[in-house]
Amino acid sequence: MDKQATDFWADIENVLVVGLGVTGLSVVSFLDNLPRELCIRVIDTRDNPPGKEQLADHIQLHSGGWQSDWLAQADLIVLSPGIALATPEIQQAISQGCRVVGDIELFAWYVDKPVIAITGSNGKSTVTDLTGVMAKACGIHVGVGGNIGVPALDLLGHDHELYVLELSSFQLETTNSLATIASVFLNLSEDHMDRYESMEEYRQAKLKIFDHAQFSIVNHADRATYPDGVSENQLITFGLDENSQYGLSSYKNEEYLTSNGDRVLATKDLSLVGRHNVANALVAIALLDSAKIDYVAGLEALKSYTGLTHRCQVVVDNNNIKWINDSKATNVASTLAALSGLSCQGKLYLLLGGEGKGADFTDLKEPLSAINVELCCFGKDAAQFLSLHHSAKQYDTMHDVIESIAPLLQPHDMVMLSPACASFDQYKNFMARGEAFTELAHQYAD
Ligand code: T26
Repeated sequence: MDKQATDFWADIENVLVVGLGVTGLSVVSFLDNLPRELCIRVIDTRDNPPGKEQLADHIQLHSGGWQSDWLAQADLIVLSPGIALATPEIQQAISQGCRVVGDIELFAWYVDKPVIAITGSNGKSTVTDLTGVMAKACGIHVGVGGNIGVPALDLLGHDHELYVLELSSFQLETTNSLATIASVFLNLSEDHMDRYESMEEYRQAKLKIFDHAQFSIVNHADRATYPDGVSENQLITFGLDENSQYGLSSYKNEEYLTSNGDRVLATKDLSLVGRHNVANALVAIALLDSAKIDYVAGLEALKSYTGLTHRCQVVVDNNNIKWINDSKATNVASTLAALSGLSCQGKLYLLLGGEGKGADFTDLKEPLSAINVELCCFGKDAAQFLSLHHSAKQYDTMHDVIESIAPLLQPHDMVMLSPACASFDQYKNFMARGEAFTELAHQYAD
């Protein structure tokens, strides 16, 4: 296995892992287990980097800032997706001849089974998980991970026959060799404007997913997902229309998901809710089909699939009051999707807030004006939401919101956390935020 990867290691002895956490740990243990004499060191600019306790004793760690000698001595930097390539310290290392890659590039050097890769601004975790669930139902020993769940390198060495990877734009920035059997770019909407100069720069990072793809799957309704300068007949399209290769058609007054014109499944047989999820189901079918997997055995799994934790998940339904955890909504488009899939007969208490990442939130104004809503704004950028709706009130924390609204709740009301922001101002990540919401829901629901 190492043979093919040998060339990548020419003249590399000193490897610097920048950024710890679960991904950094997976990189260190992967490097440490290679049959090579490498000097492996870790820098994390945080004072108390997550994963520090799990780091093997013989690996040197510098935390709380940079370490210029280690940077200068490195032949290869394995960069965390949490640190921008444009960071001056990284740029200086590059100018001194150091190579910089991410964990997905290392994965690409060693993987020897087909890879399916998924990116986009929204829906990538759902499509990744669903594709994995369907492949498994087809009897395939599939490894699922990347930007969700298990880091890619931790998937290697388990005799998987297929890998399904969710890839963020940050991971793709530092990936150049990943060859896939099928790659999809689901959609492009504003996100991470604290890390990118422009939407085009963000788009170009995501487009790298097609660089060595046998099949490139794009969104028929979103031109931004099409690679530049590639003829359309080299692409596979999905969309909620009749003209996409993976699309919809109607037959005897019933809507069907189709594959190249053939009816695959009636839309009404999906457990998933919302039109965006119909598109997500089409993508899972397109990916498996492209990978030459007979997906028919996975259709039962698709029918019963209800989605991810923290993604529009009803966590409490008590006295006709629903509490919905959509903590995974970390950008505007994601919250818009949650609102469009929602039917609320009473008042919707919508919890918005956290770290806004420099986004423009005005697209939320119109859908909010059309519903009976009370906006509950919390966290670091709460003030940015106050102008979105006349009902908006500002709170410090999610706990303050719930404490204040719980006594007001009436049957048919809903409480939904769909914050359109990152959680890092008050939580470890969106999962911790979703768990906190779920606990509050249980605590205050009766
Ligand atoms: O979970 C949330 O609430 C927000 C999710 C988003 O909006 O998509 N995530 C990111 O933007 C994001 C998360 C981007 C990670 C890149 C990476 C990670 C891993 N997660 C996070 C922080 C890795 C490193 C760091 C921080 C480092 S590493 C280093 S050296 N110094 C650092 C939200 O400070």
